[in-house]
Amino acid sequence: MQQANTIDGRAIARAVRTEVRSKVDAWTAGGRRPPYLTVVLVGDNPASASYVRGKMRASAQAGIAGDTLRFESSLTEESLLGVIDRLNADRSVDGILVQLPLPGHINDRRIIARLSPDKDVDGLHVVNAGRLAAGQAGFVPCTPAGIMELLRRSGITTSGKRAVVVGRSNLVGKPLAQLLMQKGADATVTVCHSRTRNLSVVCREADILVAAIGRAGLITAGMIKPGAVVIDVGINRVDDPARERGYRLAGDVDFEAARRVAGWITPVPGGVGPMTIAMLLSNTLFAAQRHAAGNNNRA
Ligand code: BQF
Repeated sequence: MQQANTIDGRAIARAVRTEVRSKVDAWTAGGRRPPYLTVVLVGDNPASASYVRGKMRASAQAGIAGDTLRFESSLTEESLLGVIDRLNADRSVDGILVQLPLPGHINDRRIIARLSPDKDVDGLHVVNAGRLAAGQAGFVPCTPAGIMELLRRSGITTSGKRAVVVGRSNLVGKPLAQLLMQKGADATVTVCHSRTRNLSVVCREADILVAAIGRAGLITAGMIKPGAVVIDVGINRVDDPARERGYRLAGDVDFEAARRVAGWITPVPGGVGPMTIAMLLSNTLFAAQRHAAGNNNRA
C-alpha cells in the first residue's frame, strides 16, 4: 500500500525561524533594538506553561527579546486589564501575547479587546480579524498563518482547489477559511462544524482537508479523498499507559489509517504545532518593523 508524503512541520518551522533570525540580525545590524515580545501567563495550567516556555525559547533563538509576566490564577480581570494598558503604553514592547485559556473568571474577549491591535501578535483582536476579512494587512493568527506557510513551502498549490475546514473557531477555522479564499490563494472553501450534516461526504470532496475540531481521531480514512492533502491541527491528549507521563499526543485525524489514503499529511506532534511558534516570531518581527515605521494605525 502506498503511503502519503508526510509534511515535516519541524523542518519547515526551523527554516522559517532561521529566516526570521536573519531578518532580525539585519534589523539590529542597522542599529535598531531587537523586537520585544511580552507574554502574559495567568494561572498554573501546565500545558500553557509549557507552550509559553517553547515560545520564549524560540524567540530567544531568533534574536527576539522578551519576558514572561506570570500571575496567580486569582488575578482579577480589572488587574489584567491594567497590565494590558501598561504594556500597550510601553514603547519598548512590540508584541503582546496573552496565553489562552485564561482562568474562568476572566473574560477572554474583554482582555483581547483591550490589546492595541498593532501589538496583537496572535491576531485575535477584532480589528485584525476585520483586516483579514477585508483583505487588508494586519496580524494573522499564528496557526492559520502557519498552515498557509506549510502548504506553500511544501509546493502544494491551493488555486481552484476545494478546501474543507472542519472547525469554525476564531483562532483557527474562521481565519484559515479567510486565508484560503483570499485572492492569491483562490481555494473554494467549505467550513464544517458540529452541526454539519453528512460530514463524511463533505470531507471526501476536499482536495485539502483541515481538521481543527479538537477530538482525537474524528477524521477517519473513509472521510478522505484519495490523494488529498490532510492538515491536522488537533492536539489531543490520549491515555497511553505505555508512556511514562501516561498519555500521548494525537491529532484529530486517525493518522495511521489516513496516511494510506491521503497524498500529503501532517503528523501530530511535529506538524502544524511548530509552525504556530514560527509564525509568532515572524509576527513579532513584523510588529517591531511597523512600530519603527510609525504607521501604528495604518494597515
Ligand atoms: C508539536 C495550543 C490548544 C490550546 C492552547 C509544537 C506547539 C504544539 C505542538 C505549541 C497550542 C498548540 C499552543 C507542537 C502553542 C501549538 O511539535 O506538534 C508546538 O506550542 N502550540 C498554545 O500556545 O496554546 C494552545 C493548543
